Amino acid sequence: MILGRSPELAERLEALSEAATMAEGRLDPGAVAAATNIAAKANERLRHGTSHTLVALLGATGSGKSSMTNALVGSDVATTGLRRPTTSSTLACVWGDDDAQPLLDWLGVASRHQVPGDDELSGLVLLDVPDHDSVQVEHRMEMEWIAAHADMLLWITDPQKYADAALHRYLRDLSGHGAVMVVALNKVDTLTEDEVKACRKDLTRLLTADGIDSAKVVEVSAVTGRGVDELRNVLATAVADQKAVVSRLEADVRLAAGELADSLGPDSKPGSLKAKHLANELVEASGIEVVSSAVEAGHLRDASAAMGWPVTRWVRKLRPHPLRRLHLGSGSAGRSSLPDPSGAQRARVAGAIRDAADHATEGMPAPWPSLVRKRAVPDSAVVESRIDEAVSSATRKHQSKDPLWWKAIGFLQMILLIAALVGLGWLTIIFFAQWFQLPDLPTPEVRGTPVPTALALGGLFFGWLVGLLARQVARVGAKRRSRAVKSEAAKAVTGLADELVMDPIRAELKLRSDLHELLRTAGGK
Ligand SMILES: Nc1nc2c(ncn2[C@@H]2O[C@H](COP(=O)(O)OP(=O)(O)O)[C@@H](O)[C@H]2O)c(=O)[nH]1
Ligand SMILES: [Mg+2]
Repeated sequence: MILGRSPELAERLEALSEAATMAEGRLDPGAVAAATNIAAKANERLRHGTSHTLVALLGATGSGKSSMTNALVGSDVATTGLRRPTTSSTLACVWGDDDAQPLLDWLGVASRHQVPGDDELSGLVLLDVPDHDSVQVEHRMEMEWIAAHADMLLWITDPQKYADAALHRYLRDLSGHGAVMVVALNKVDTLTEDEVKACRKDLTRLLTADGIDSAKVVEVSAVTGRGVDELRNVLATAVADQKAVVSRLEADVRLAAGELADSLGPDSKPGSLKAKHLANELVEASGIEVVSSAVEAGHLRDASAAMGWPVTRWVRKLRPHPLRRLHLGSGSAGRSSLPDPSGAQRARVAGAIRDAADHATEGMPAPWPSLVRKRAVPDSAVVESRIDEAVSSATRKHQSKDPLWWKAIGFLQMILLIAALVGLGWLTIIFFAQWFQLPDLPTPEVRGTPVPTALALGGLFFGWLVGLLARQVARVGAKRRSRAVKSEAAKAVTGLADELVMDPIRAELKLRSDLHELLRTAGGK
């Protein structure tokens, strides 16, 4: 409801919350917690609307907070005292008929006094707060709580205490809240006019030194009533404007955003993203060379086994299959038996990843270089195993059954062998027939060459020739296949470099620039 009247604050609060969520685990935990708390507090305060203005009377023991409360109320509702701090818990004085109970419940103030009549201050909730210099720690904590939650801060000081270090420590911490601050120099009845002037001048100087320029300073006396009307007017205006709630929260949000921004560091340009370099390094370290040679050798071996001369084929089969030795082509899941990356390769992978992060954050202020390395850079063991997987699957993808023509050639080789064996057998029979002086066997001839001789020699010769030619053709196929595996694997590894390293780095850099943007919005810049 109220945010409808301050869309800017609503937007800034949302930006602050979002920034705090994103900064969690990245930026200074104190600043993150402060931003989260401020956003939560602001939303809660806004839920109670702006019809009441919470004005806290803050100051040292005996400065006259309770006396000023009584002077403004017009009767003795607060206990005052000369020697002892008498205000141990906050007293709320409420002007007007609007129900302030929920707001005071939220604030945790139990002592309440309703001030009758007085339309001028209707909506004012004056809080007489324990002393900021109380010896009791719970008094100081109560004072700090109220100071953090009130809409306006009315400091009451006097000629003796206006320069106290404790006061100015608080003032410096709240220097961003000058717009909702009033400083009352009380007990001016104890000074001459010249002294009042000098005192006010000195107080103003100290406030400026604290970083507070915009705070209003009034000279008052709770005893004689001097300046009380002026103070009343200041309060009446604030209550009528109903702007203090939003002003206070704006100052809070600006401060919290500033703190987060300090921890975020200046908005410098990111370094360079050397994606290509990283991809190349990973490809080189991935063992693709070993695999693609194995693919080539394996292809040749399979071709020979299918199409070579049948008599010598089995010899080749005795040797281990180059590809299966790497457990790549077996289709088995899990880690392959690619040669484990050597120490040097491993260092190269880790180094390349580290370099990618370092280049991306070059020239960036802390904590970004280490944040990017910590949050965006994967474990190099993970990268290694993913590379291994990618190479294996690229290899498997380019594995096929023996082509039909290999089978056809293999069949032809069998026929040629049978022909050679038939020829040789036939010649053996002829040889023995002659040896035993048997009558000549009829030997058919083709163009003057005896058929058994043609079968034996032709079978052997063509068997050898077909094997040789088939091997040449297979060599081309082997090269093509190994190239295909190599480029497929390289593509996959390049994709991994992006997926595992570059994308997370980009995401972290984007988060950083989003944080800058959000904090600019939250800070109202
Ligand atoms: N002379 C003089 N004494 C004051 C004035 N205001 C408060 N006192 C006295 O200062 C003492 C402390 O006042 P009190 O209101 O209890 O201070 P608190 O501790 O800030 O609440 C009391 O004895 C008051 O009478 C003032 O304007 N002039
Ligand atoms: Mg008091």
